[in-house]
Amino acid sequence: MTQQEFMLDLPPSPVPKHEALDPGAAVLRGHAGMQAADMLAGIRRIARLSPFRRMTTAGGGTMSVAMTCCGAAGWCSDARGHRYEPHDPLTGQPWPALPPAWRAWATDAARLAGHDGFVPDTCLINGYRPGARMGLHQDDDERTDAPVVSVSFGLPAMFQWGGLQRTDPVRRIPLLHGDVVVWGGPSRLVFHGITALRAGQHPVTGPCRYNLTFRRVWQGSSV
Ligand SMILES: O=C(O)CCC(=O)C(=O)O
Repeated sequence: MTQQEFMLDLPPSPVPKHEALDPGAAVLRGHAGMQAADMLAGIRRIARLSPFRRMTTAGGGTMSVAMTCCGAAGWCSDARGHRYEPHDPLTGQPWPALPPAWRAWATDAARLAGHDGFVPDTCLINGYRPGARMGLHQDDDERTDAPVVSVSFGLPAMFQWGGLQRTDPVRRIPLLHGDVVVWGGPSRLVFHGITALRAGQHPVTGPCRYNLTFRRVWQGSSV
């Protein structure tokens, strides 16, 4: 409570809707709440065509997060390393289409965070079960410097937000159902991650968390 609120006996200020993280990076609290039903139904449709899978890494490990994708390219990792592929290696088919309404929504979310003109060509979809985590990393496989728009649904997660060096101090930011994080400009290559998901039951997603990240992978892709 601020001194003024104390003096006037006002209720505490509500949680700010727009939390700046760093230049070019912000959390938009609850901004995707109204999109939850549509996006979760879309995830189910996409997963019927390109199922969730836990990818392997060049080091021989298996990622704890399950992934699928839609759009012009999907992120893939295997013994050869990681990269974007225009076809799903599991099905041999192109990735399912990125729904046009999602693209328009992501353009608007990026604009609210200060990034005009973002037109994603891809959406990576992460599925977390309790214990799944994503270690600190930079998103540097995209061939553009467009921002990333990241949406959380389901169980709460702890987002780690560091700096441009792996060894920079890391802030921990709780992310709830409907929260959106956008990072671009000078923050585009900030190291970030998710700590191990704690077990729980969410009224909409049960024991799971879903994360969608909208990205522009290829400069010239037709969307
Ligand atoms: O699950 C999240 O909120 C973050 C996902 C992430 O870091 C990524 O896809 O690069």
